[in-house]
Amino acid sequence: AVDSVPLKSTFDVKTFPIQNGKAKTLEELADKWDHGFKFAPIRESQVSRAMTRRYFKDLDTYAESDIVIVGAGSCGLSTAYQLGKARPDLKIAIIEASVSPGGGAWLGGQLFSAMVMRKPADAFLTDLGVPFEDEGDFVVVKHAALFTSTLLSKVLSFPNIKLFNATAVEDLITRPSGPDGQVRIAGVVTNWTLVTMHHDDQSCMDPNTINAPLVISTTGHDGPFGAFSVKRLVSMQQIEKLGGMRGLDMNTAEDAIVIRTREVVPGLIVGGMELSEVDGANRMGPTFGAMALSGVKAAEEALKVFEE
Ligand code: AHZ
Repeated sequence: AVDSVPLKSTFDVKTFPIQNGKAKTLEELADKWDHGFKFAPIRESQVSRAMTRRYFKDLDTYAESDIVIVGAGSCGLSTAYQLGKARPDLKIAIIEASVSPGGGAWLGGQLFSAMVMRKPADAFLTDLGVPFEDEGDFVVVKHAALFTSTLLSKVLSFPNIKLFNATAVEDLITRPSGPDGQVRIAGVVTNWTLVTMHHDDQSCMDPNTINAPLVISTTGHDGPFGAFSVKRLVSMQQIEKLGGMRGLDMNTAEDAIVIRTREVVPGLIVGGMELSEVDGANRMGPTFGAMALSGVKAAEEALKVFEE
């Protein structure tokens, strides 16, 4: 009971649980709970400073990025993973509108847990170290969250990748690139998502920006947030109209999404289900191989730009 916990520790915090700057092991801690357990001391402002100093340094560092990935769903995270492995020298910012990264891949279909990937996307799982059951032409991960959390943990471990979540891309930065009003994409305009959601009822909340020679948009199909960049390309008159995502056909959809992953206008690569809105491709429903391999292809397309 809480009452029985001694309020004042008799333990010497200089020697426990941190000794000579080195944390004790959990085994060493195990028999201490009833014998003056105490955390190392802290002042509240230290917590604030530890967080804000890093966040604002990151805002400063990534204001000029090499690549911005818009959307941290299964395709965006797969793209980031490939790029993180291939190019530790590139500065990569991921902008995700939701508080929780991962997009629609935390569950399989219909709120069932397992995730299906058709071959040859099993190669991506093997590379990532996610176990699966082999069912012949497709494989099954026991829980989609195992895929998303493993992918996320690897992406976040790369020192050259920063995820800004709870942050929405509100617009694209452009530069003139042709005689007839053509532009190339040169970065993104961002805002905290809660601010983005209140432009209609609060005045003047100006955005932030990130300059980057390459943006990779993977914001999913149309919906409350999805297909952001390609819809903007239409209103900016860079593409005439969207093809509109077609009905579900797993066989057609997955091949099409991977094959069509490309630079849609200069400086903007589109991957994942956002692409189905550009080209009028089918949806595939709850099978995720195309998201992983569209990510691999998007990364390859991006690497070509940096090798040029
Ligand atoms: O929050 C969105 C999600 O996490 C994020 N996003 C959207 N608009 C944004 C914006 N700024 C920042 N303006 C934004 N972030 O983008 C992420 C998209 O993830 P997703 O899982 O929706 O897309 P995906 O293409 O990676 O995966 C699609 C998965 C689907 S949908 C589908 C079907 O409907 O048939 N089948 C599959 C496999």
